[in-house]
Amino acid sequence: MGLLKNVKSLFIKEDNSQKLENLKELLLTFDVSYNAAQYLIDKVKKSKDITTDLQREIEKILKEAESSFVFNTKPFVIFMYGVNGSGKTTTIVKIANMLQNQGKKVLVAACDTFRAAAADQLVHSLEKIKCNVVCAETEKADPASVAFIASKKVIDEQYDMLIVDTAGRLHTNTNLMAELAKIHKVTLKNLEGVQYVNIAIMDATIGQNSIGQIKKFNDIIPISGVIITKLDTSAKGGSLISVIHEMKKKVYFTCNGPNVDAINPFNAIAFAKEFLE
Ligand SMILES: Nc1nc2c(ncn2[C@@H]2O[C@H](COP(=O)(O)OP(=O)(O)O)[C@@H](O)[C@H]2O)c(=O)[nH]1
Ligand SMILES: [Mg+2]
Repeated sequence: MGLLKNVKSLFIKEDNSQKLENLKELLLTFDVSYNAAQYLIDKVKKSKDITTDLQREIEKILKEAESSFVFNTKPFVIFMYGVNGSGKTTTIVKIANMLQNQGKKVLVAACDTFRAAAADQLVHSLEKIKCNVVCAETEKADPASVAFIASKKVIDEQYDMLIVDTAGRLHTNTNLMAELAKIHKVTLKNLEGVQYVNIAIMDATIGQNSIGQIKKFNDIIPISGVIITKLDTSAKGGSLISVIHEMKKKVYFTCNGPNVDAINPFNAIAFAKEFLE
């Protein structure tokens, strides 16, 4: 990502207010939102060592978001939301694999029944890691019925984890939002008292647009936290800083590639370092 490389060259021969203007511009080009950029500028404007203090302030924001799953109930449910192409399905397979490696019995509910290819992709990837999945019996079946069957199976067969994949066609589509709310409700009907997290997948390559998207999902289902994908691309990653600053969301994992092991627990210091250097 490398923001500091740019900071040093921007600061040559500039007076202080111009330096700060340049820095703000730079933060914006690194996908940091206007509000978050202004907050950071205010924090460092009197600083004698802007780069060190900027790093510290960014670390402080990110540190608040570090989080990991705490499995207090069996089963534990993970709902995945996000627009099409953000990496929901890929990330579900990564998480299923990771949990299975920790000895957990994992079931996935393929609730993206809108596109036949979506379930096929999920089934195929889960086969490779020997993870069970519940799919719709007919094309365009009600996704909530898939969730219902899966949630019953989880109890009957004593699974540790249920991961629910959902559709993400246009987040502005009110039908989709109603569908997501229904999936959520129906899944939990069979699972009273069970703990769950609502995760929004953030695609780093779409920059600041992801903030608006997460807000839309958050209006329907209170999002517990995010996972950011595609950090292996040329994406700048500043959108994560903005989501944490503006929405106070947790971050569970970062993903840096399509392969099943390209996932890491979110580490604030490591992310800040990568972002800056
Ligand atoms: N480079 C890269 N590609 C990713 C990553 N995560 C997902 N993808 C790719 O993004 C595309 C969409 O992913 P998919 O999981 O199908 O998204 P969904 O529509 O949200 O379920 C696929 O081509 C994935 O291989 C990542 O961390 N890095
Ligand atoms: Mg998908």
